[in-house]
Amino acid sequence: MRAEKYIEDKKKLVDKALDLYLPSLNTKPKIIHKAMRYAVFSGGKRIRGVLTIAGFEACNGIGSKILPAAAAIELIHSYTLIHDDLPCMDDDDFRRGKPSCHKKFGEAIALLAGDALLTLAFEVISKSKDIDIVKETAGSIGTYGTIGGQVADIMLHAAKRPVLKREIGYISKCKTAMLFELAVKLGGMVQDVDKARINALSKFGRDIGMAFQLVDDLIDGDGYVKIYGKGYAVNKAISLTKTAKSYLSIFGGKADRLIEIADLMAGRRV
Ligand code: GRG
Repeated sequence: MRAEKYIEDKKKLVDKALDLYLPSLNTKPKIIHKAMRYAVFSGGKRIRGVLTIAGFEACNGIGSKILPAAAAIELIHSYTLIHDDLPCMDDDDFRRGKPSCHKKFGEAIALLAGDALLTLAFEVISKSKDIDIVKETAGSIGTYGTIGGQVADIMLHAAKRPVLKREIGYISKCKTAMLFELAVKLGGMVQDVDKARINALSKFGRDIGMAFQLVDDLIDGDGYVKIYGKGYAVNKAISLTKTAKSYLSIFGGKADRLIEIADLMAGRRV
């Protein structure tokens, strides 16, 4: 099976799980559930959720028990996008080519939809009945992770000065790479594999997350590209992807899907 087909198939599973876990449009108060579903089902690639499944399968996982973790990762991702688009943050009118959540539903409902997606993510992830999974998730997306990165980014913009090299590394790691790291790692945690395998998945996830940010900066001509130039960003994305893949030798052929997804991400063909 080609990697693109694999991603397409797993994306469908993630979408189905999201549809199952999200309250229906008829559930009261309808407006918030409409906003949550609008934000989640607006055309995301689901690459993080697919990576959770691929990480699980690299650890010999089969079946649907990974779907709560994969769905929770995408619920968290959607929450960050809603909040990031708000006027008090990036102030973006569009997301995935459609009006952003606050443009469609107003700021208050968009803010609460983000909060509700984050809350739902923890309800869903708790289905694993593994407190370490819940703890790991909280740690990766709190002030030591995603929120920390967002704060640093906001402070930097407020300071109205060029970003320093050490700052861009911290922001990219926290804002982007830590969610990728969590996504892949949860695949191993749901399978309850040994520490060596969890570490390998973590390092792989973090490096492909950093590469993802570099590719994003190359597309936008922003971030790393502004500081280090295009050539550096291209080479760094390539070398991070290579290093990421090297961590997976412990899994043998079982990690082929993760390797193929990393290559597609580096070429931004997913
Ligand atoms: C804690 C509010 C808050 C924000 C955290 C993640 C984040 C910081 C902000 C989101 C915006 C941003 C520029 C993130 C960098 C990573 C990135 C390019 C996200 C978009 O990911 P894709 O391309 O999105 O996978 P889709 O639409 O496919 O789901």
